[in-house]
Amino acid sequence: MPILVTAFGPFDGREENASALALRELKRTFPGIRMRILPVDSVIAPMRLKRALRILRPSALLMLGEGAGIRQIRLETTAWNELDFRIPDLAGRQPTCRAIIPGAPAQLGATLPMRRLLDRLTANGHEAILSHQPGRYLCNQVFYTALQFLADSAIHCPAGFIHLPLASDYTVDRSVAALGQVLAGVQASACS
Ligand code: PCA
Repeated sequence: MPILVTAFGPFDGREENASALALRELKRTFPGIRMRILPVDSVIAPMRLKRALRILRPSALLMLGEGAGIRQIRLETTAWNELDFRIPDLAGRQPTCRAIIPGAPAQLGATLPMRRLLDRLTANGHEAILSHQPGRYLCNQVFYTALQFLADSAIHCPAGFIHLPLASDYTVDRSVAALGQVLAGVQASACS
């Protein structure tokens, strides 16, 4: 079964999203992965991701997004059941202080071994850290939605989220090299 890797399209006035740039390049090196580039739309993105999970039944799910201002690759350990958008999504929605899924747990943990992936990255010279604050925007929403959906369904698929710096702060080549290391680590823990 394939590994599904997702990224986001552009938002916040930028023409490209570092995560999509890296994912397109990654797919050239690892043609066996499945990829989806999600729009920064709080209704469409979770819907498309859930559909991809249902159809592809991947062995692992790696979600990517960009984090403006960050200088290191951030391996997100925790998704929060909270929508608190600092800017509107592409459809103009800006929910604040609202649960993603009312009544569901306040937080969910990544099911990929993020610490082990971090060790692998740092051992290979990448600048990376663990983070438990993925923001309260689309990345957190999609991360939480995927973890909850996988927990609720019979799909056994470890999942995790990684924030990449903007391409101006960490070149696409470096991000792709780092993601290659991550994929090798994910492959080792993917469900067969
Ligand atoms: N980053 C945003 C959403 C899309 C993206 O690439 C975030 O951190 O929530």
